[in-house]
Amino acid sequence: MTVEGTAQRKNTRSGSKRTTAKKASPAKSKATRPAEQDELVQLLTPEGKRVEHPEYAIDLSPEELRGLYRDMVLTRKFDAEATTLQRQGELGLWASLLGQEAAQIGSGRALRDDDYVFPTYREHGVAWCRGVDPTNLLGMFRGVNHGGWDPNSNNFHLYTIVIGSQTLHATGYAMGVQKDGADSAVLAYFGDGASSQGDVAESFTFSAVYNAPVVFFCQNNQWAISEPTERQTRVPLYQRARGFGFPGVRVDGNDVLACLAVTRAALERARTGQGPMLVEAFTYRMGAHTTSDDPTKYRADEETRAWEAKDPILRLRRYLEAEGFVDDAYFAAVEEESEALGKRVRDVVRAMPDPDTMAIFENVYADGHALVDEERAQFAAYQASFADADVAAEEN
Ligand SMILES: Cc1ncc(C[n+]2csc(CCOP(=O)(O)OP(=O)(O)O)c2C)c(N)n1
Ligand SMILES: [Mg+2]
Repeated sequence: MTVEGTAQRKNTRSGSKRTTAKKASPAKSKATRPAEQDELVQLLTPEGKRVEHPEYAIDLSPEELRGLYRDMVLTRKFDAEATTLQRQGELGLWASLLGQEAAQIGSGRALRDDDYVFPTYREHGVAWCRGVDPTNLLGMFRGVNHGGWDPNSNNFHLYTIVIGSQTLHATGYAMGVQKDGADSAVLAYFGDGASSQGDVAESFTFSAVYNAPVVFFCQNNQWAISEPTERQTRVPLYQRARGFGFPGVRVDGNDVLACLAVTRAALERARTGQGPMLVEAFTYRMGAHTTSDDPTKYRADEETRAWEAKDPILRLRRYLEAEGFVDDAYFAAVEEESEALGKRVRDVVRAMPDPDTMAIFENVYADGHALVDEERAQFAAYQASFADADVAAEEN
């Protein structure tokens, strides 16, 4: 796994330097960050108070609001369960979405069935919204398959670990949608760190020039493994879009209503031929980069604690309670569903069969390739050598 290897190398290399930097100047690090509250679209404050925004409105029924809460709670439960399974040795690695539930559920619920999504490796909440069975997300992290679902059955592409590359796939796909004359849109997820990749710049250029129906959804969770956002940009990320010729907006990424409203508007813009848009969801990665990472090596506890107060689930809960849209029976039902999901995830993962070791050679090329055939034969011979050795050992 590229993520795991890189995280480990990076931490080993920079561990001591980071510890010194953290002790010396957390305040300095904060001061050099791009202004946080700059033009942030917010519809629900951290205290759970509903506020209006001149450009982005939303009017949801109590039923829909309860649905968003349920989505976020179940997604968090699934994610916590996966982290625990990794700690128990059932998964090789896990990339937690803790803290990013509102960004993912808000944007995911803005999609239409015929829209197409290109995720990174952390979009478990979006996968949930697309109807991908959560247990299917775990096969790759257990190392028993190379993806886990058919992208075309839910219009949700496979997880992509090569940082930023999926934005190009999304742009190409969106150009295809345009050529087909369809009126669907494409939603491409990427992170603050990915914003520094050439692939992302290229996809911005192409989508702008071709007016492709793609929305770029950047979850700025403040960190790219151990690199803070100020190492990626000197201006707020959403402002980058302007230089490429399309609009960018920064939304409170911990506010599910704002994320839904803004993504809905951006997708509608794309569908109606108005071209790409960049949405920067300003949020926070509450956990480690992956289970191979130890964030205490490079970031201050005060920072994480400050973001706890902006918890996306808590703020919606406060709003629902204040409005009287929920009661004990509702919370009990969500809790029951959550426990059942946790149990199902544990049971399914533990029962996942080991893969056929030759399966790695499948699907490399659509029509086969001489080099792959050669490698397959070599590997088969290598494996057979163990069987021969076993026979020889028995004979002795
Ligand atoms: C092309 C490439 N370079 C480097 C890596 C190693 N890597 C894995 S995750 C990561 C950080 C990505 O940060 P960000 O885009 O902010 O996403 P986040 O993990 O915070 O969701 C890096 C550098 C990679 N997987 N692919
Ligand atoms: Mg990040």
